[in-house]
Amino acid sequence: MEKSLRHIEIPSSEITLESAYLSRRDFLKAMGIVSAASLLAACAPQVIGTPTTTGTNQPSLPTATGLVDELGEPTNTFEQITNYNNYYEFSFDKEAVARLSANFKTTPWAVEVGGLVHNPQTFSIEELLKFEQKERIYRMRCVEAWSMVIPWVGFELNELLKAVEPMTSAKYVRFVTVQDEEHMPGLRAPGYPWPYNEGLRLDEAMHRLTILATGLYGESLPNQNGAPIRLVVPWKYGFKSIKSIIRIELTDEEPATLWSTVAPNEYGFYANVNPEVDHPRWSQASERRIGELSRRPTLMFNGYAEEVASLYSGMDLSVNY
Ligand SMILES: Nc1nc2c(c(=O)[nH]1)N[C@H]1C(S)=C(S)[C@@H](COP(=O)(O)O)O[C@H]1N2
Ligand SMILES: [Mo]
Repeated sequence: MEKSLRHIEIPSSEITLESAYLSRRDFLKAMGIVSAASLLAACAPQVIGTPTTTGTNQPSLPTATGLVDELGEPTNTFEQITNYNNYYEFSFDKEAVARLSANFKTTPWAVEVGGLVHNPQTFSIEELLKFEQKERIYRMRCVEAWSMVIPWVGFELNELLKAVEPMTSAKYVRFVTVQDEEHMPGLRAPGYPWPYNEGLRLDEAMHRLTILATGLYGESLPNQNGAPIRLVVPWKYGFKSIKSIIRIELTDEEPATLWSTVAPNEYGFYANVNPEVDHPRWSQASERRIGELSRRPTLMFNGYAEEVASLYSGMDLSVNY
């Protein structure tokens, strides 16, 4: 069977580098949006008093928000995070997703949580928003070798999983995206086994770093970032971060995922950020932080090795890529 690789994640970061830069006008606009938003954040993370430039790798812009992750990395701007998106149900063009998803309907919304659980439940989005905890700043690394640092609003997935009481036979969690033919023009693209679906091992899903995001920069999640609720797994490549989730299912077998179905030799089930294991068509040893001039080395597990490496002890990560 022949499969077209035409639309499989293309390293287009090179082509769009210029547009990833903010003009001074856009930058000031982003500052405006962001300072209002950070006031709204219930539990704002560490804030640096004065805007700074960090090192020589940065363009001569001050950090837009003063927010940093736990490695001291400044967050990307709201403008960057919401205008460079992978969401194939809308478009393969990262810069077209924002516009094409503008009319996507996210109310009413519910997430069905079932499978191997004692207490299956369907949660309305209003019920899910009650789980919201504090803002979390995570680095996100995409397989096409670009990255961003994003201040998510959300809650730990384990909170939701505990509520449905997993059976001891449950070993994996499967996630499914809505399939809205009316509002998602990308669904007409041939060759993809829609709906988009993803999976985690249960211990990965229960890890405290794994969150369901319901917002960013203190605001509700923009459509292009996966409204109203999406997964964030900060030590894995971006494609694990399934958007606009409608179903979560606990299973005893490793679930098939969209990417490992379309191109099993390129995208494995685990998809841990690993600079030592290249994608067959390009290196994963370095990355471009959106907004920066030069590439930077990629960190094992995206910099979260201390927290998550033990999940994979004894596993060969070049086999389980
Ligand atoms: N439903 C769905 N979820 C998805 C995708 C997609 O095409 N459809 N793309 C994935 C990929 S490849 C990446 S890199 C991230 C991008 O998330 P962001 O747009 O919030 O940066 O979303 C992931 N989640
Ligand atoms: Mo991606």
